Order: sequence, then C-alpha cells, then structure tokens
Amino acid sequence: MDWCTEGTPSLVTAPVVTRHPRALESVATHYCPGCGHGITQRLLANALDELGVRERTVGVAAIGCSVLIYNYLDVDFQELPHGRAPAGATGIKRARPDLVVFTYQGDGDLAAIGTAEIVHAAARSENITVIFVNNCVYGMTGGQMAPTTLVGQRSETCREGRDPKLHGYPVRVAEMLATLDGAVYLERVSVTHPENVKAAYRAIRKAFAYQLEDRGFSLVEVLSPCPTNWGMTPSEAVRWIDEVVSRYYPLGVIKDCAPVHFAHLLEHPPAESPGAKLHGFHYETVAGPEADESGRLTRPQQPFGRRGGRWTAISSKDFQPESRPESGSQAESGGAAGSAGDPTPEDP
Ligand SMILES: Cc1ncc(C[n+]2csc(CCOP(=O)(O)OP(=O)(O)O)c2C)c(N)n1
Ligand code: SF4
Ligand SMILES: [Mg+2]
Repeated sequence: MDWCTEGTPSLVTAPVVTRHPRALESVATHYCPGCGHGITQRLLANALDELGVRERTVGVAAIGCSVLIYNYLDVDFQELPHGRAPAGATGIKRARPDLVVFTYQGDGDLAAIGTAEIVHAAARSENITVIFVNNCVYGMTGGQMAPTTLVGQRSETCREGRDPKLHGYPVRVAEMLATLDGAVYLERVSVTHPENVKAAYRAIRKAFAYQLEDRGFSLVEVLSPCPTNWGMTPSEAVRWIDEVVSRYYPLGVIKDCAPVHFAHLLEHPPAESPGAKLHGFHYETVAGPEADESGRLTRPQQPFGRRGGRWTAISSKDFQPESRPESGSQAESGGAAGSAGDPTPEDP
C-alpha cells in the first residue's frame, strides 16, 4: 500500500519535528496519568541532548515520586538520602568540575527536610543545576502537606485545608533563594499547556548552559500537577495550576545575574568617589534617586533590597590597595550618606 499519495499528509515524507531524546531511556515510567514528572524529565533529556553533554552528566536523584529518574534518563546517577541531593551534587561537582551535575528534587525533599542543603548550596554558589518540582504536596507518601501547600488546600495532614494559624504560610522557594548573593539564575515555570512547556524547556536548557559557562548556582522551579493526590482529573489539575497555583507562585524569571560579592559592603560604601576600589572590588552606582509625579525624590526599585550600587570584582592589574578608606572614614563608621551608593541624605 502506498502511504505517499499525492496531496495527502504522509508520515513517511513529513519532516521530523521531534524525536525520542537520546538521553531518555525507552522504558515505561511508573508515573500516574497526568503527572508532571514525566514531562519535566523529558525536557531535561532534550536539554542534555541539545547541549551535547549527556555522556558527561551526573544526576543526583532525591527521595520522592521522582526517585526512579535514574531508570528513565540515560546518564550516570547518584542517589542521596532525603533532602541531601545538593550536598552530594556539591561533592561531585567539586571533585570533577568537568562533569555536568544536576539534582532533581520534589518540594518535600528540597523545601522541608532539605532546606539547609539547598540554602547553603545556593549561598556558596555551587556551579550546579537544580530542577525543583513543586507539586504542593508530598506525592510519594500519599499527599501530606508540604511547605509549598497553598493556604486552604486540602491534604492528608490538613483535611480542612492549610490554615496559616496552625500550619504557617507556604514557602516561595525561588524568591527565598533570590535573596542569596550566590544564587545566579532562578526561574519558575509550569508544565501545563504547550506554551508553558516550551518556556520550561528554555529555562532548563538555560540553567545547564549557565553551568557550562561556570556561572554558579541555578534552579528551575517547575509547577507540576499531581492529580492523584489533589483528587483531580489530569485536566482539572493543569487548570488548577494555571488558575490558582501560579497566582501564588508567579511564573517567570525570579533572578538572573552574576553573583554579588561583598554584598554587606553595600550598606557601607566607601566615602570616596564612585570609582573607589576596595580589596579588589569596585563600587559602581547603579541608579540614583528620581523625582516622582509630586516631585518627591524616590529610588527606582532595586532587586532584593539593593540600594543604589553594586560591588564588582576588578582585575588584579587595576587593584589599588591604597584606595582602602582611612580609619574613621564614613565607610568604617557606617555612615553611607553622601557617598557614591547613597546620594540622598534624607533616606534612612
Ligand atoms: C529521612 C526520610 N524521611 C521521610 C521519608 C519518607 N518520604 C519518602 S518520599 C517523601 C515525600 C516526598 O515528597 P516530594 O519531595 O514533594 O516529592 P513528590 O513525591 O511529591 O514528587 C517522604 C516524606 C524518607 N524516605 N526518608
Ligand atoms: S503521586 Fe503525584 S507526583 Fe507521584 S507519580 Fe502520581 S501524580 Fe506524580
Ligand atoms: Mg511534592
């Protein structure tokens, strides 16, 4: 039978627009219908293929529904106890900087038992990539409340819905890590409809590209459906992410910048001109105050509390040790008013 009848779309002659990723094993996964882990791991495999790094990639599997990722991706894997994946990834990357190292962690794993590990890996700006799958519950163990469970959301351990008075408030992991100078690239995505899946792919690929460029810590937070524990159909679950979850956890780039060194000096910039150099770092004024409609001077919004300036490393060639502030200068006494980074004396 001739499948290539003229004028009829043909599977034989049609251009190949997608194919099974080399980094994805051809095995059936154990994920429930509508689960977001499968899509996310497929995107991960695509990114490793596209960047050509599959053979030198090591994944660190966490505890949770995703643990069997080591059976689904064709890369080397290490499994770590609950929450410890960033610590293990740190060791692997430091011992073998030539490898591409990532962790793949759920919200129970990363944001509850593993909070310390992720915070300090980000603070140290470990050059690793973290894929953080936020499905608002402990999926594997039957849907208990996680740090990410929304206020009012029902779970096995909060049957009437999360009550902030009793259970506290959900943790926005990406925003929390954004306050750390070492966190370089943080983006939140979802795997609900095709546009979001494409954005998720771009974010995952970019996070790995940053690691290849030796930029430091990156994390992609993926809002992911868990229809089984949410008591929803797969289509209800993606709708719930689009209409409810992503309002509390907004999608988009949360942070994308170089690590900031000597951040504490932002509060105590040197008393000298904007060109002042200190201990091999250079202080630049980013933006001064601007007049609003009523003529009042206000500062333009700076990300994460940055106030008017930033420190950047300078090459050793330009380093001028004599430019340290003299003892008793404004910098040492903590008086920032009138200095390069804080030109509005009336500001607190
Ligand atoms: C030290 C330790 N404590 C508790 C558990 C039980 N446990 C296994 S998976 C899991 C929750 C995983 O939830 P999450 O990280 O959100 O992953 P998901 O299954 O939702 O993808 C827990 C508490 C464990 N395996 N080890
Ligand atoms: S329980 Fe939830 S997270 Fe786990 S496989 Fe099923 S849908 Fe996915
Ligand atoms: Mg989870």
